[in-house]
Amino acid sequence: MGIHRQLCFLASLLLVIHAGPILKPTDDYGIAKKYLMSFYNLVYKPPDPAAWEQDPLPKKLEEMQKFFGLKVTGKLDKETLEVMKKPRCGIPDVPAYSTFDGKPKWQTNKLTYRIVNYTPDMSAAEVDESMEKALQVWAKVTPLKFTRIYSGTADIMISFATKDHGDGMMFDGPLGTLAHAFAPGSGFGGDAHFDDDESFTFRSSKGFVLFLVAAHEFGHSLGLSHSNVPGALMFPTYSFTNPDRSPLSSDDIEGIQSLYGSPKPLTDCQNLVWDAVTTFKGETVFFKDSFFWRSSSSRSGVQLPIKSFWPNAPDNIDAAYEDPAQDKVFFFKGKQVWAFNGQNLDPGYPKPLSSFGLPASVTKVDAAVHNKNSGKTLLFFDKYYYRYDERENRMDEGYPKQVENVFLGLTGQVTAAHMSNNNIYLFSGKNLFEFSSSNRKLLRLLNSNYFQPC
Ligand code: TQI
Ligand code: CA
Ligand code: ZN
Ligand code: ZN
Repeated sequence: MGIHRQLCFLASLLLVIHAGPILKPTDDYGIAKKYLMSFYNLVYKPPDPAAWEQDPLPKKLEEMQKFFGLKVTGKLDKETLEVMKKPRCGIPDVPAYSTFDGKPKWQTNKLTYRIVNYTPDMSAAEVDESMEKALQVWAKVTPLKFTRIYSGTADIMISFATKDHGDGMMFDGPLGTLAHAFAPGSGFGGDAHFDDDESFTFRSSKGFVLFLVAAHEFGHSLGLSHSNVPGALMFPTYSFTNPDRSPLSSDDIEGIQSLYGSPKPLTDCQNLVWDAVTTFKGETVFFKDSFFWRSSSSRSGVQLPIKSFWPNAPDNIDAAYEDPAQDKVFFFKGKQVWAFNGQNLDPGYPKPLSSFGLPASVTKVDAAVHNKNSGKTLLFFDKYYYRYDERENRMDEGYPKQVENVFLGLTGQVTAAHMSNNNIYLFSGKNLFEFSSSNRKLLRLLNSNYFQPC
């Protein structure tokens, strides 16, 4: 803060020395508008579908008057105007993100969405994935859960349209407006419309990446207006970023959490389906959503964010295993794998699954387990598993094999796996199968909360 003030002081000195009077708004109303737009995130950009109800100026005036300890009138009085005319620092007085006037937000954490129609620019599957991923961007940092519905009225109705499309907010042909969304509420509230005169793309830098535009629009659907932090998703300029990474900046996260709070920690260990389970330095570690639990008796029951221990790891991982010989732990998510030495990400990671010698048809790894006695790792996908030789760095021949032909008694897909006390533990949803690692015999059928880490 001290440094901020000093820099401000220096900056205003420089301004006095160098800057002559430039393009001054003549009327008082113009001065106020310019002031509030620069420092209080006042947005005037008609047509503004989300804030058509009222003039945002009085609210912003109140905010400013409160900040300066003036009488809060919401009107442009003499005292307020005097403060506005004083030279000041160019840094806004308010958090950079902003919400809509009246702070509209959804009153429930369970929201529905429906994809009403499609763009010819991309396959339907790519549109579905773009929308799902764009909603998950926000779900990951809030307690919000999104469920897709296929008929009827969803909270967030998603559609593609051109020109006049029935909400009074005409689209304008190629470029200009790309999309718009309505702040939370009934009727059009929450809905997101995409201008089908644009060319949308799945992940190319040519055209507009639908995932990025949708993630921005859903920010509006959830109650965020624009941010003045360059680089924030809610900053009102499109910029291409890697669609494999979360486009959120800390400002976007602060903004959405000011409305909905942080993700709810899990409270119920019953009926839990683990994302992944692995040994780690003599303990067993369990993963679910953005959290992990350790099995050691003293620490059991303690739930920690994955990022608090592995800052470069993704949330919601698919699978994990440890190779003690290399002193490494591997995390799988989608088509990528991360390798950590302790808490540190190995250089060059994340890598594609093909670095394990997996074929392109394997789109993710459901579960992984390493046998330190043999140096082999089993990688499960769908009804099959592959066997990777860690010492030779290659897949063993004769794979994939069908899981149910080798692990007799197991039905369903393997969703998580780990090995301890020479037993292989295969989770299939809420069921846990205990196999002997020496003869692959089924020893016990347990419940997924058998190890009770939470
Ligand atoms: N459409 C505007 C937008 O979504 C609509 C809009 C203007 C608006 N002012 C608003 C919505 C105030 C809520 C509040 O921002 S847009 C971008 C970005 C647009 C712009 O077509 O200009 C994106 C749509 F950020 F790149 F400029 C999506 Cl990502
Ligand atoms: Ca347009
Ligand atoms: Zn519309
Ligand atoms: Zn916007």
